[in-house]
Parts: sequence; structure tokens; C-alpha cells
Amino acid sequence: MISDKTQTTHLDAVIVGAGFAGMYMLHKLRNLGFSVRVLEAAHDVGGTWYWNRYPGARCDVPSMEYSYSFSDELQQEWNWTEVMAGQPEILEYAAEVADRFALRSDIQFDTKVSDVIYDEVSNHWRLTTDKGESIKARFCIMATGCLSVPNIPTIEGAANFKGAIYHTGEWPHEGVDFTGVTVGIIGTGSSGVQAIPLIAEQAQQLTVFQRTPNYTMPAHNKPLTNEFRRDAKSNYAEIRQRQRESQAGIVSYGFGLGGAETAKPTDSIMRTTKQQRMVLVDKKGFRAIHQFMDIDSDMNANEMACDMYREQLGRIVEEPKTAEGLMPRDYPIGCKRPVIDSNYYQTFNRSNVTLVDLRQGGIEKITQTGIRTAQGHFEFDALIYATGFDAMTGALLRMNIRGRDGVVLSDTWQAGPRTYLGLQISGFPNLFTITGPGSPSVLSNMMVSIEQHVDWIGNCISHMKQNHLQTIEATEQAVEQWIDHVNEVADGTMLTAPSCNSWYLGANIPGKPRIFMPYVGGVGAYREKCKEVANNNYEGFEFSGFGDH
Ligand code: NA7
Repeated sequence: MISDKTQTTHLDAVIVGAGFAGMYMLHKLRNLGFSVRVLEAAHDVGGTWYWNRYPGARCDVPSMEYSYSFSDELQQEWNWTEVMAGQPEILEYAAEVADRFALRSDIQFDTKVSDVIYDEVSNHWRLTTDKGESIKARFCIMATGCLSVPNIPTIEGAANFKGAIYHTGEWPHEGVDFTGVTVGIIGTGSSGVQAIPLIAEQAQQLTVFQRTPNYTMPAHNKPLTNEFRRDAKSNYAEIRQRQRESQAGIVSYGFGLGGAETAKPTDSIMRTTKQQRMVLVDKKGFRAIHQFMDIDSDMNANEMACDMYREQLGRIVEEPKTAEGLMPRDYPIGCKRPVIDSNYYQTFNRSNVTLVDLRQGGIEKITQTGIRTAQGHFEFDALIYATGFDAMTGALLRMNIRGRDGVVLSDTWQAGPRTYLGLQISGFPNLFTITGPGSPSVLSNMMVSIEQHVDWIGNCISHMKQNHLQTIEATEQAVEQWIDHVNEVADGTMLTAPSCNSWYLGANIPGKPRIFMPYVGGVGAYREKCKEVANNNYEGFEFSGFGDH
């Protein structure tokens, strides 16, 4: 690393973000002999797990699988305590990785990147930070996360609220004690569904403002035994291989590896009678719907599964009006990101919890003391936004990223994100996105997808060094073809059903283009495609060598 007279630091690569993507990218590039620095807005490592500290924050992927595989020592020595790890444990794990691989010395914390400008003369990226620094690097790698920009909806009167205000994605590090406090919470996605049961246990009164009820499944989380850990660790090589070849990067080892629960559903719900379906609900509860293969492709089949779901929900929630209010309707199971919970519906049987089903009359304004809806005014001391994120593109678009000819990324992506393989954007040479839109990303176990992208980018940059290549850039034609393919595989699935409004489609942010962002083809098939592209001399990308400019 060198700094010139104007205090510009010169590097081979700069990485934005020190979550799990940025940490591994740093480790990789350092080991390959490149000079690297990571710029991170937070005060420490962990990315999404650094910020999302709300009560109940937990990963929905088994911990033995939501972890790095690149170091066997690490995976053998680290002991996860629960089937699905909670946020504090995942953050401890991130800190352990940072310590073990001495990552923090190359991470600059408390630093926000404002401008990311490509210099066509020198073929470098110049990044400017909120500290007024300037960093020049041949490669710029965006490890900015998919759910890192909190969405705070614009609601009239919001600034007038006199009590405490929180967002689940920016939770105070010291925690919040809601004892004796009346609380209002807006949002029933994963964050709301995880937080509500715990806040209800503490608060004097909790009022839940729900715009769209979710289909949520019980997590059945539990402590991991020594025996389970030993067994899984001795099978790690096989587990990791199977994860990489799978659809979503998850094999649910220990919940029936190769057994019934991980096998593909085979039955047709359309061939069942109502009575048979009810018997299944008696026996298996919400899990009854998992065995049907046609609910992902046939709307009528899906609606039958929704009926089974609502039947089970109605058996848990005692008060019929509240049960009805919690029932998802008018959109299919499988359209939104699956939510898993611990005692979510049971929480609505508590006397200190009130559901406000906004389908019966929406929010009109936030007042000094609460929320006015078309159904009346609800008062509380503290307001929680569990309103999600500007997903996948938010973090990239809030920086001023300019590629060739000064073109701004927000212009290139005006009609939605356009990438080749979710790795690169035409017109932005030597800029990579880890788990960017157009890759399996949020549809998969992020750890598996992160490792695959980091390995691919590391190999690509090494290849360029060995072959004295200066720039790599996705061609517009490759982007076009890849987007067509991304749309083609998403079409006809529940994810893109006309009645579906998910953050995968950008539908949670007013004015955001409605385009399905992640790649549905599966991590196994996607990995093969990326391998093939690299083996075919990086087909779809163009290189320039020294002297070409
Ligand atoms: P989500 O899944 O985007 O959920 C946000 C929730 O907030 C959802 O219920 C929204 O209702 C609701 N919301 C958003 N804006 C409003 C307004 N203006 N009024 C009322 N309700 C609103 O975010 P999460 O943080 O829960 O989860 C994000 C991901 O993190 C999750 O999928 C996991 O991958 C981890 P809507 O459904 O839009 O009607």
C-alpha cells in the first residue's frame, strides 16, 4: 500500500463492507498477495448481524451450515450451541473469524463510502469516504450486503411522535428494556415475527400493526448436543459438498440427510380430498403442506395448501377475530421469503397483545402519542419499525458509483438492476458485487453463495495478474442474455405471481422498479455456470491488457 502527497492511498483492491462477504474476500485477496483494504460503516465486523440486534434475531439456516467452510480448522474448532443460531452467537463467530485471521488490521471501521468513481485514464477506482479520504484501487469489490439499508416508510406525522423510536435493523447495542412500557410495532416480516413474542413477554402492552400477514412456520429450534456436533463435524466434507450442489445451499443435516425431510416433495395436493387434507393437518400441523410438489407451480394447488395453513392457524389462535386477522389471503405460499418463528401465533393469545389488521383500515398518520388508523387511534410509549430494507440494490444505489464515461449506476439501473451473473455490471470495469442481484444470493444460504463468489472473484483477479490483464468488464450482450435467463427461470413460480408483492421484487419500496432480483436456478446449477464461464476464458467478459489503453 502506498500513499501519495495528496494523501491518496493506492491499493490493488478495495472492499466495501466487513460482513461475512467482505471478511472472506479480504482473507482471500491477502493470501493471494494483493494489497487490500476494507471500508466499513460499522464499528466492528459482522454486517447484518452487527446491526440487527433486536430481541429474537436469529438465522433461519441451521448453524452448522450457516458458517464458513474455507477453513477446516475453524469449522472443527467452533462449537455452535443451537440448531439455528441467534444473532449474539453469530456476531461472536464473526469476531472469532476476524481474530483468528487477523482481519481487523486491514479493515477501516466507522467509515462510510460516498463516491466510487472510475478513472478511465489510469483504469482505477477512486473511492471517497466521509472522512475525506481518497483511496485508489485497481479493483473495487462491493460486499455491501443485500439487507443493509433499513426501510423507514414515509408516514404522515412520523416526526411528531414523542416517544422512543426504533428500527429492528438499527437496534441499540445496549438493548432496550420494555418493562412497564406500551409498545407499537409496524411490520410482520421475519424481523417482526421474531421480535414480537419476546417483546410481548416484557412490555406492558404490545400493539402489532400488520399490513400483510405472513405464512410463517415453527422453527423447532433447540440446543445442539455434543453428539450431534461431533457427528456433523466428522461429516463436514460431505455436508459442504452437498450444500454446494443443492438448490438453496442447505441440506438440513441431522434433520434427515437423505431422509424424508430433505427429500423432494412428491405428492400432489390436487389428488387429495378435503377430509384427507384435514387429517394431515391433525397429524402434522403446518408441516403438512411440505409434502406436496404441485403447490410451487399450480395456483389452485397452492390455494389448497393455504387453506390447510389457515386451518392450523385457526386452531392455535383462540380469539376468532384475531385468528382471521392473522390469516394470510390473496397471495400464494412461497411468494415471499419463508419466515420461521418461535411461538408467534401463540403470542396473540396473550392479554397484553393486540393485533391491528390494517386490511380492515390502514394507517392514516403517526401522532404524538401513537398511530391513527381508519379503525381508530392506538396509543403507546415506544414505536418500533420492523419495516425491512431497501433490499439488494439499496446499499449500492445510495453511493455515487460512476463507471465509464461518468455513467451513474442509478441511471444504468433505472429500470432495475442489470448484471452478468450478479457479479459484474457492463460499463463498470473491475467492479464486482458479491451476491449481487442476478445471483442466487438471498434465495440461498448466504454463506455458500458468498464463498462461491469470493472464490470466483479471487481466481479471476489472480488470472488477470498472471496474464497481465488490466481490466475485466461484462459485455452488454452477456448482461442482456443473463437477465433474460434470470427472468425465464423465475417466470411461472410463486415468486413472481401477479398477486405477489415481495422485497425480492422491490415491491416494498414505493417507486422501486418491479423486477425479480435474485436468481432462482439454484446454487448448484449457478456454480456450474460460473465455472463454465471461467473455463471458457471468462466468456461474456472482456479483458484489456497493459498497453490497450
Ligand atoms: P420485510 O420482510 O420486508 O418485512 C417488512 C414488514 O413491514 C412487512 O410486514 C411489511 O408489510 C411491513 N411494512 C413495510 N412498510 C409498511 C408500511 N408503510 N405500513 C405498514 N407495514 C409496512 O423485512 P424484515 O426485516 O422483516 O425481513 C427482511 C429479511 O431479513 C427477511 O426476509 C429475512 O431474509 C431476514 P408488507 O408485507 O410490505 O405489506
